[in-house]
Amino acid sequence: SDKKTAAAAAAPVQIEDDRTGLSVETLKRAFADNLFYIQGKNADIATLNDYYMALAYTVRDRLLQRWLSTIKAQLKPEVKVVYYLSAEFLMGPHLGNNLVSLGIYDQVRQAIQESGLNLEELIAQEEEPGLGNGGLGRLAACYLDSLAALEIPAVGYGLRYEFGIFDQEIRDGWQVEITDKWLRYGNPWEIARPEATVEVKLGGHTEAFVDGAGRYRVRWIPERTIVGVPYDTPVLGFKNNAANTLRLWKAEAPESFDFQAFNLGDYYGAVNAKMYSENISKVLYPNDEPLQGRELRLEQQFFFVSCSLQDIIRRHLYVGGKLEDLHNSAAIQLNDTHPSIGIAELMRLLVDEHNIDWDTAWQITQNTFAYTNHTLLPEALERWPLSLFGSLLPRHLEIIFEINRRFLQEVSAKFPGDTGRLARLSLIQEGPEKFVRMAHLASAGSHAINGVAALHSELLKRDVLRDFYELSPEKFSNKTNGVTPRRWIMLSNPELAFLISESIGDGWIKNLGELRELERFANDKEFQSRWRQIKLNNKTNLAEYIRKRTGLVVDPHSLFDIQVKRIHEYKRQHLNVLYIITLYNRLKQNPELEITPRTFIFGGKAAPGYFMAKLIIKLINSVADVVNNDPDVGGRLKVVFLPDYNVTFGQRVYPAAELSEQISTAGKEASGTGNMKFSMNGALTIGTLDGANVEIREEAGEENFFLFGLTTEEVYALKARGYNPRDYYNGNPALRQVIDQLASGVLSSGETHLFAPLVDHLLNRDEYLLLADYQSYVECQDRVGEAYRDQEHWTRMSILNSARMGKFSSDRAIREYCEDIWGAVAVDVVLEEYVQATA
Ligand code: TH1
Repeated sequence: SDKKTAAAAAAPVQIEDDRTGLSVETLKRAFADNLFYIQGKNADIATLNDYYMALAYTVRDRLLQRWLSTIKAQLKPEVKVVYYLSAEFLMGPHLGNNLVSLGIYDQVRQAIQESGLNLEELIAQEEEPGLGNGGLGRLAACYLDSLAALEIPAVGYGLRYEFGIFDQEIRDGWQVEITDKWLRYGNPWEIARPEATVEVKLGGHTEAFVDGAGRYRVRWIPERTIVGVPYDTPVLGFKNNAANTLRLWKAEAPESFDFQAFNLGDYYGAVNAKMYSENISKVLYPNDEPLQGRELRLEQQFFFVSCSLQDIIRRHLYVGGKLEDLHNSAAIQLNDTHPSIGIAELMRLLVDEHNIDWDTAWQITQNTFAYTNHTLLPEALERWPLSLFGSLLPRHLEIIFEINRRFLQEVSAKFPGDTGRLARLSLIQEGPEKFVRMAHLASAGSHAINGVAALHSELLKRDVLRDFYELSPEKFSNKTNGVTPRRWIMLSNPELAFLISESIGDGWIKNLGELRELERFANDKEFQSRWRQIKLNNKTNLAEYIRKRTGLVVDPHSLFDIQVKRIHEYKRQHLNVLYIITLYNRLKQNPELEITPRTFIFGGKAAPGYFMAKLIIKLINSVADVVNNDPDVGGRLKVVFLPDYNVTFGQRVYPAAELSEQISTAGKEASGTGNMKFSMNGALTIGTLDGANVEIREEAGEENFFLFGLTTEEVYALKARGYNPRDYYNGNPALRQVIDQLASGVLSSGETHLFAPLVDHLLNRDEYLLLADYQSYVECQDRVGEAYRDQEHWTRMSILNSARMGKFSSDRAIREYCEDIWGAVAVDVVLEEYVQATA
């Protein structure tokens, strides 16, 4: 009988069991079971959140098999893995997305309905992990989705912030920040892997010594050690068997060390040291682009990068690889310079810890790393004061000096006597205070450098990285950003997805280029009216949401004109406001004026320390107060600021938009990705020739895009000649009226000083050329209003916009990275049957 039990235990368990079965009956049973055994609740006392958790665990069970099978398929020496290093991953809620990827949305909806509940309500319970600021973090999330969809072995490495991006509330028109306690009720999507913990050193000093083989070596005597504990979240591929991993590091104290070594009896001191260690992964820095050069930020960056590199090396050695071949099994992508300390850290690991000679180590490093630049804004370029850097990472500073010495030697050989060039290229910025230039470290230590849209990549070569381009032009390429159609069409706009699939089949979900086939419906009256009806439904839903969140009633039949993105002067939300005031003035002057009714919707967070951005939020809300309540306007214009813009809210917004505001000063927005989400969902764009707008217009056709404003060249030329915003103010009565109103207090209940800093900035500096672009923007907006009156034509343009956005799938972007930069290929995953473990 012993034999029999052993045989039974080893035999595969036959599905459909409660943890893998996909039938409605099984799903219902599993859901009830999880409510009882995991949440410890029954229907009498269960909260909505308990139900959400029970469902989340039901779904999680169903993805584990894919995840483990994927790990098995990928854990082989010949497999090349992409490691995407990013300080931010803005994943958005997992539940709905996992249902889409598993292809079980409909079964689960039914199972939940038959359980007396509503799936959409449960999905809405999920607290989104806001581990990013905006486009950069969301791009990382879209790329993980595409990597899994394409079955490319990949790991996303980052930080498991205890507090993500703050929640935004609006009080009296001002932004108020609330701590984001996203882990409050637990996170069913992550699994801790304490057995894979790694140690990270900080501070202290270095010592030279001669090793047993007579080699000169250096050792780092750190002042403190932190422990990194990985938390893994599976990332499913769309309807395939692949599930990659997002591995986020939590900082902890190595308790035994603190207690025994030097805190004998000092209990409070030891606890204090523990809190100090855990600080590192406490909170996401809430600045989108301008950086805060804080020590804790550098600690965060080094911490997650060191953990990740040690993990990568461990895996490589585990499958039997040699470190000399690391680049054959690992492609490490730096998502901006935030993880670029990895270049010095890999050199240290190879040279100091694995005893590899410098030249070989440098070859490995350069062949392994690649760097994506996401911004040209000078205030966003990371540089660390030498003093701060050296006290936290003394060994890395030495390594950077040595990299720099050799690097500048190469430069001298190629450009003899060109000392200016040496100074410009140096990894160290000289001056009264010296800095480490992280973009230079990233560029010197990578084999590939890319920008995120065609225009941006050109400007990189011409501007910020010009000397690097002249030195190594072969390193440079463009990789225009993309977004995942799974989350941004399928999940967020199900009615549109259904109409598209009904018309052209469902191949577009994996191959977005197929949307082109919609072009043949652009003039089809029946199709047009269904297209319009879906937009109207989405607008009605958004209107209901606006009413719930703000109490404002907006008309779903008005033109929904939307600007959602981080609040920043270069993104020019206040240019949009100048137009709103202009329209308002026209109506005040002539209340009978015929205008297209519009609802202006804004959403976005301001960095807590960015005064001007916060003032812009106050401005939007002040103008909203005036416009929304003036009887002369008669409800024809509405202005809404929707608080707490995030991924969840984005999913409601893009499908409901008719006009997408992409109005940054040309040359300032590296790419933008919201612009793509809008257009895919049928919004038309009003925009400048900036970032990816250029390519969106190219694809959509210029007749289906509302273009205005100065070009990048014109911006440069105007600034070179000497820009004086007052010329525009003096020469344009409508503009002058608007600016005067801002200064006069009529828009701020008589508080004349409120917007003075804004007015002052616009009139005296206007770095982002709002006044120069004002007239062109107004005329363009007027054309939009006109165009909207011809609904048939508008719908045609809308269909063509969606049909032509295939290029902006993140699948296309990831294919390009794989082919041109990573040399990574798909690995087929065979589903392993679940076999009960035997001892
Ligand atoms: C954004 C860019 O502003 C945006 O244009 C682009 O579409 C997006 O990245 C993805 O490529 C950036 N976000 C950050 C965030 C930080 C620092 C620099 C940038 S650039 C913290």
